[in-house]
Amino acid sequence: MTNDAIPNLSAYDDDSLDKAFTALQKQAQADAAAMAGLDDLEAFRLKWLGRKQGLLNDVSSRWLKAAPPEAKKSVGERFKSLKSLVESLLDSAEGAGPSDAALAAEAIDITLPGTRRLTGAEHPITRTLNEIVSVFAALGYSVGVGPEVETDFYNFESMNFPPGHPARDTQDTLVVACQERRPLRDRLLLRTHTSPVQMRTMEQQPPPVRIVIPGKVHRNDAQDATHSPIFHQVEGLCVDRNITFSDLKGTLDHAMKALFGSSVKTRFFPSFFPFTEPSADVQISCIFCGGKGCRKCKQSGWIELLGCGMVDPAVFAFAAEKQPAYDPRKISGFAFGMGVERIAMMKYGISEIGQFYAGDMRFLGQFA
Ligand code: 2NL
Repeated sequence: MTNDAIPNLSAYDDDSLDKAFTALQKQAQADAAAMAGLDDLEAFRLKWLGRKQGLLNDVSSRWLKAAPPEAKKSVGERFKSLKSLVESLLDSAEGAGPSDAALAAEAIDITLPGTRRLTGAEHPITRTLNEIVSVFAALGYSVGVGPEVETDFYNFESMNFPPGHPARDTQDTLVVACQERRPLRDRLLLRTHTSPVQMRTMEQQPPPVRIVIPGKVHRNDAQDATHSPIFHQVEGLCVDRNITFSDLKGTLDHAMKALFGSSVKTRFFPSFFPFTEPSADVQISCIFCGGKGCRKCKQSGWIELLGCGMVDPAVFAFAAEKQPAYDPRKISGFAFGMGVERIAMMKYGISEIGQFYAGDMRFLGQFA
């Protein structure tokens, strides 16, 4: 709707006035009929009734005010009826609300599917880690965490790694640069296991202790299908009077059944760790073939899953420097450590460790 200017009137006789006003009435009716939405309604109001530029204002100043005195009355009457026509057109348009066409144009199709929000989910490593921790929490274990940047003392010396042990070599351990001026025991490195947190716990609290330590650990290893320089571990420690190897066996047998199903069997093989004596590797009956022998268990029916053992008296001796109650003649304990990635790979049938860290949504989406 554009504002068509109102021409000046050349004659004020009844015929001319009728002609001029009828043309405006028709235009008002046509404008009203063309209105579709609220915006049009406002435009109509402005065009006809606008205080400054409205057509009726123009009509009033050009026709009514300019009329000779004898024509004022007839122009005035016609002006009044034009004005009430415009107002009633506006009233009925307002009452009617938007036209069907306007409503249809703005309509929302409520049958269309909504915008789906992606569901967040725990990363499979976090999920597995929490699951392992819950199994031990249910047995009364507390949960501890500690620094990833550790000293040589907590990571190696207190864990009974003898001087010159190959694990201390930078071939295996990622060390913080420029530490050479410090005594060996204070040099910083990225922890290679979570055992330092257990040693710190023993220094802080006397026995009994039952604790699990989940966390990230670092090794100077090349990545392949099953190895990564950064991975996750859950280690556990139980110290009390009269803790025996059968407590260790019973605890880990229960934990493996809780993690992999009650039909899983366990067996313990002699092994070696500097920090436990005796030490053992724990095998579980193959969860893929039930123990019959398959490609996954290399036809043996067993899969090696974690390491464990009775805490070496030399480790207790380091704890006893700060907490004398860790006297290996009075107390004993067991400890164990497992790789979270390895367990997650078995549980979910994942063959490439790199999948956990690649951030590929096609992989991660399967855990949502
Ligand atoms: C493995 C084996 C193990 C421990 C970790 C431990 C901690 C303290 C004292 C003694 Cl404070 N031992 N931890 C013991 C045996 C095995 O981990 O293969 N981990 C992936």
